[in-house]
Amino acid sequence: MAIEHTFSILKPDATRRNLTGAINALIEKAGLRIVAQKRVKMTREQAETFYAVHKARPFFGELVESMIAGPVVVQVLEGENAIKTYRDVLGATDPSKAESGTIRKEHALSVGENSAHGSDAVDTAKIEIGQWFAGNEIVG
Ligand code: IDP
Ligand code: MG
Repeated sequence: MAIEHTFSILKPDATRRNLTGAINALIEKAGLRIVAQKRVKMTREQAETFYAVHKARPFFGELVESMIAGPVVVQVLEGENAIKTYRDVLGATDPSKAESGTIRKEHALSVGENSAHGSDAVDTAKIEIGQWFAGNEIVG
């Protein structure tokens, strides 16, 4: 299996409730290594660009508002099969459908405020990492 990098965001509902450490513990327990991490406040433009793929969806406005409602923690995670591994750790988008022990089952409030983001494929991971980190900020 290949060593991959994936992009993660601990969303405003997680920072607001002081859950960044609890979520990082689940990430590390799954064997993923946090090789870059910073706390930032997204601008509206950054949130709209990040989620541009969802622009036509009815929840887009709500999604952008929720992403700029408070600080986020952006991260790069490294590990074998990191993209799928992290999606498994996140659990289903709707926390009521997520398996127990996953980040979203244990911590999310709703489908909108679902605590964390993870890239869904190799190409999107690369684009998302490039939006938030310079190469010299990623230290494995
Ligand atoms: P993902 O985060 O599991 O990849 P996506 O379908 O890519 O899920 O949706 C991106 C984000 O948009 C979700 O994490 C969630 O915050 C939000 N979202 C998705 N579907 C809905 C919805 O039906 N209502 C409100 N927000 C939604
Ligand atoms: Mg997605």
